[in-house]
Amino acid sequence: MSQVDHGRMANAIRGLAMDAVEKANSGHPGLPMGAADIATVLFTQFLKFDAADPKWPDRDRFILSAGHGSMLLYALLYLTGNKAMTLDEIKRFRQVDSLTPGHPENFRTNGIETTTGPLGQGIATSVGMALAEKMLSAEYGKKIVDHHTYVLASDGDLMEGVSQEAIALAGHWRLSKLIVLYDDNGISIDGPTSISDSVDQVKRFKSAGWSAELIDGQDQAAIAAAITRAQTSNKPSLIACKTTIGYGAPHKAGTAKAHGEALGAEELKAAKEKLGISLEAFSVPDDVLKAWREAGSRGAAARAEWDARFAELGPRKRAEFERRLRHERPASLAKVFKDHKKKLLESPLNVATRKSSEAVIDVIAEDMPMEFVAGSADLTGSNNNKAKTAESFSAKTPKGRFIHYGIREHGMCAALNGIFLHGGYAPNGATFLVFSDYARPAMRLAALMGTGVVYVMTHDSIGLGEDGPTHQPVEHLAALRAIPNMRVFRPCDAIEVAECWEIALNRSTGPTVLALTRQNLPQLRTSAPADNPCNQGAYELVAAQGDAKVSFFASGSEVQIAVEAQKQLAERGIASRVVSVPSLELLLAQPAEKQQAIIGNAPVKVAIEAAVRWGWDAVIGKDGEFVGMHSFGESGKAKDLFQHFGITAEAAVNAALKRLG
Ligand SMILES: Cc1ncc(C[n+]2csc(CCOP(=O)(O)OP(=O)(O)O)c2C)c(N)n1
Repeated sequence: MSQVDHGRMANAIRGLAMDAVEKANSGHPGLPMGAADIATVLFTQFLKFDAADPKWPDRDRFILSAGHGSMLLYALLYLTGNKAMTLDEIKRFRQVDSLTPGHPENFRTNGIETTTGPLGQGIATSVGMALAEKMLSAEYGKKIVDHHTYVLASDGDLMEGVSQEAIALAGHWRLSKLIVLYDDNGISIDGPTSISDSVDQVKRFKSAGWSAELIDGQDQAAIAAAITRAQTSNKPSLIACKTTIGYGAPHKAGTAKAHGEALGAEELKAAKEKLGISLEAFSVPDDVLKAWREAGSRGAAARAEWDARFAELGPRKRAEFERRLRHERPASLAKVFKDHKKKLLESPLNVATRKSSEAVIDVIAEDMPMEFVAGSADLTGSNNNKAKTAESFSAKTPKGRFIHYGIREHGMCAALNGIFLHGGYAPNGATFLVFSDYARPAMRLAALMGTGVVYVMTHDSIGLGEDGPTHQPVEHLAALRAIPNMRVFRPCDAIEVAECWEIALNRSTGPTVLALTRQNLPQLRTSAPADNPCNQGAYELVAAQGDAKVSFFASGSEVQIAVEAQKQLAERGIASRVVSVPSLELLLAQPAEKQQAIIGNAPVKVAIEAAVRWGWDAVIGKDGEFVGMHSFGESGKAKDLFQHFGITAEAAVNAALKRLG
């Protein structure tokens, strides 16, 4: 390794960060300048990576949880020799279509492990990554899977509530290969953190089962010694690194002024002079760049050794490992679903969709016993997503494939992202649909990143009954449907449940919500075509006898109401049809012609859904009839509540008759 002074290497990060923020006239120079020493020690001495192959499966993961400090990460990618991250990209910091957007985006820039920016998400996602590492290592052995997950987190990350859920889980699971470097600079946007915070983070982490210590984060030897200690701990580790935000800026260092704006020409010049950095923008001395590039290829030998060890695995095991990392499902899965649906047609399952989902989960888990990872935020018995064969995961049973997240919906959903991003698993997590609110920031990031996770969200309407309006979702379907790339399915019976699970499990480009009932539902479907009808979001479940005067559209538990309404209209000699809409947004994403064919042209359109109307106008028109919720729910028996809120076949019939005149 070249003998280049640590300080000059760290200054290369500082210089690039200052220049890029200055050029963009936007961004955060303070964090990269303060944390440059931590990053330099980590990347030159500890991080196992090979810049030539950013996706090497057994690389250490590095997550910049404080995504606003993105220039730190971009500088590191450039300096270590990531091919795509050219100096031009650094110069295009924060510009449209650059590889250097305001906050790191893993779907845009190769070498970035997860998208960060919403504070707290990075550290919480990392817990899922470290969890996946522990599980995969237990399966394939340390020769194949043995890496650390390093996180750089800021004050804001640790103030966010989700961090508490995440650190509690990591401590409980003894994720000893998770090492969090805390950029403890005591400054946030409004000024010193002391204006709003007096938590002792070291004590906080220790009480959650972590090793934790406080060091001088500007002292390279102290940083190296602390990381070395952390690597040998049998617990996850927090290293609180006392740093100075905007280190080197003569007037702005140590103040909030270094946080979120360009330093300005004068301060930038003064900072560079103080640090001994060339005044020429974006210049890195040759010897410094060379030393960084050496750091970037430091791991090449380890990767080659890993390749050799991997080649020693049997061909089947190798193929399976690679398939799982590609997020592909076993070839056998299609038949599993086919057989399951055939069985359902032979002996129908007239149960709640949460129960018919359980039946699907049982057969999936049999086919994918190791890669199908389920879990619940303390509602296992209600969510019904624990397979009969699944053992519980714990620190001592890392081959368990059911995860008890405790009452931590947000931590759970962030961990699901991490498990998926790490690779090797098809994760799902469960809670009541109403509590998707508690997990929404992580669910939104899942949609943005395109992680193929599944949310088993039961108790999906007033149909849950006596728990009342606090537990009865009314706006949640609409709110989740509004998230781009979020797939929301609300299946109406056991067959649709199987079909929706099949689509969800095979989706590796985005998350899926399965909204399931607490109450029993009849099995309505009498066929299960190979061409899964749920794929188009909606389909005609019951055709009209003659020219349809009315189309009923419904999802989930209300499809049975639509079927009953159709019968009642038929008794009056009025032809109508029923369209089941397991996924409203998937229907609306179909090409216009297909959409039109499904929606049809019956003069009267009635939608029935025990939720708010938002979104349905696109199907039934502004003047369409909607039978659903217009307020919060109420405590009572499910049957009584549907009567009370007028979500009945009679109400649907009356709505149609009113329009038919
Ligand atoms: C969830 C969330 N809330 C608010 C913000 C806006 N924001 C960006 S950075 C920041 C605070 C920065 O303080 P700190 O985490 O200490 O970072 P530092 O100033 O040390 O860089 C805030 C509030 C955000 N990114 N995410």
